[in-house]
Formats: sequence, structure tokens, C-alpha cells
Amino acid sequence: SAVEYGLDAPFAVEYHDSIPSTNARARDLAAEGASETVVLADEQTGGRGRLDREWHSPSGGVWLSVLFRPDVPMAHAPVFTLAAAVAVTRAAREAGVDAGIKWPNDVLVRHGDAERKLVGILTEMEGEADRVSWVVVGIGVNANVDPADLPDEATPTSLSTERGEPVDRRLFTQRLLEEFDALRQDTGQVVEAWREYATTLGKQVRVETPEGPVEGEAVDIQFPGALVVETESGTEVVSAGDCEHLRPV
Ligand code: BT5
Repeated sequence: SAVEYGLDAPFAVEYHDSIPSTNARARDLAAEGASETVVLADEQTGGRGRLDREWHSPSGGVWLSVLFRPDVPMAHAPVFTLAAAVAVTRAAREAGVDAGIKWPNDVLVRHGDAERKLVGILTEMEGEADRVSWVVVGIGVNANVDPADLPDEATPTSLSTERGEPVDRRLFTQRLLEEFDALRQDTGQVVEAWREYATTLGKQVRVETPEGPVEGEAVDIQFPGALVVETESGTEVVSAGDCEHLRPV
């Protein structure tokens, strides 16, 4: 219920028991001229991932979107996805869950060779090339939800499953927003922090990009969020795509 969220957050918080999508709502608020606002819901009935994929959002999760208006060019916006991944990883670790980041937008928990998806992040924006008008960073955390209620093929997990007991969503969300607020205002520290939690670096990867697949060893990440891959034919810098961790050959 809303009562659980007596949030002391660095943003105005709009809470919904149930809403189609916090990102959609935050975009509407942006169109109305709002800023520095978090839309938070217990349940989403039309949650979205990248490329219009479905994001399952049953009651008990932390489904939220942060709307803000940073003074940055459009091309820098991916740094806010990384910032969100770092912030949520720190909050998860403080809650006792050993999360790591898979480029570009997944926060995972490793179980041996298996990686289970704990969080998804979806960043949307509008503006001119030299300056964004607004950014909405959507963060979906499987907090106190049963992975059996989530799509199997995603090999999902949740904070409550990993901890063996529910997480205090108010505290978790507060820590997440504090970390995110600090990082979005000091984006120079984001890449460094990201490297600390990355599970992708040093791995053989296959990235499906709009220009075709890129396969090789992920060796680094560059501001504002591109992955550097050593392929057989040389170094490639990939700014977006779906990334698969391959087994070491
Ligand atoms: C993402 O997309 O991972 C970004 C998800 C962003 C969700 C947040 S919640 C708050 C805000 N409001 C929204 O409407 N969205 C944002 P992508 O990388 O495309 O992954 C989507 C895929 O993850 C789906 O195709 C499923 O296979 C899988 N999936 C769906 N729901 C899941 C869940 N709850 N946990 C783990 N995996 C899930």
C-alpha cells in the first residue's frame, strides 16, 4: 500500500497502487512540463521493456520512473542507464543480494553458470541533439515477487527469493533514489563505478546490434555507455544492442 512508502526521497514522488506503466505516466508528466519527479507503483498492468517487449510487474515489485531534465546532449543520455544500474546494484548489495551488471541494462544475480535477471532498466528521452528536453529512467526491480509469476525464459529472480525474506521496499527504494540522484549529478564517476560491478567485462559476448552481430571479448566500457569488444577483425565500439554472454571457448 501507499503507506509503506513514507519516502524521504530527493524527488517528488507520485505513488500508484496500480498503473499501466510508470514510464508512460512519467512521459505524460514531462509533456505537462513537470520535472524532478518519481512515479512509483506497486503493480503495472502494461509494463514495457526495450523494443516494446513486455515487462511483467506484479504487486510486490519496485516499479518506478525518474523524470528529470539534465543539461546534456542527447548522445550522453545512455550514461543515465548505467547510473541506474549502479544505483540499483548498490541498493541490492546493501539488502544482502550479490547483484552484478550485465551490459547494457540488466542487473543480475549469478548462480554458478546461470544468470538470473533481477532488474530491467528502460531509458527514454526527447529533445534536440545538443540538449535533451527530458529523460525518463524506468527501473523495474523484482523486489518481493515470486519468480514463478514471471516469464520463465527470462530466468528471473527477486530480492525476496535471494534473501529468503522480504525486503523493506521503502528503505530499498530510498537508497536506490539517493544513489541515483548522486550519480546523475556527477556522471563523471558513473563509468568507473559501473566497471566495479560489471559481469560482462572479460567475457566472450555476442551483441545483436542494429548493424548486425558483433562477437568477441568484451574488454571495456566507454562514456557514455558503449561496450568495447575485441573481435577477430579488430576493436569494435558498440553503443546499443542485445548482449549475450557466451561460455569461454
Ligand atoms: C528491460 O527490457 O529489461 C527493461 C525493463 C524496464 C521495466 C521498467 S519497470 C518501470 C518502468 N515502467 C515500464 O513500463 N518499464 C520500466 P528488456 O531488456 O527488453 O527485457 C525484457 C524481457 O525481460 C522480456 O522480453 C522478458 O523476457 C523479460 N522479463 C519480463 N518481465 C520480467 C521480470 N519482471 N523480471 C525478469 N525478466 C522479465
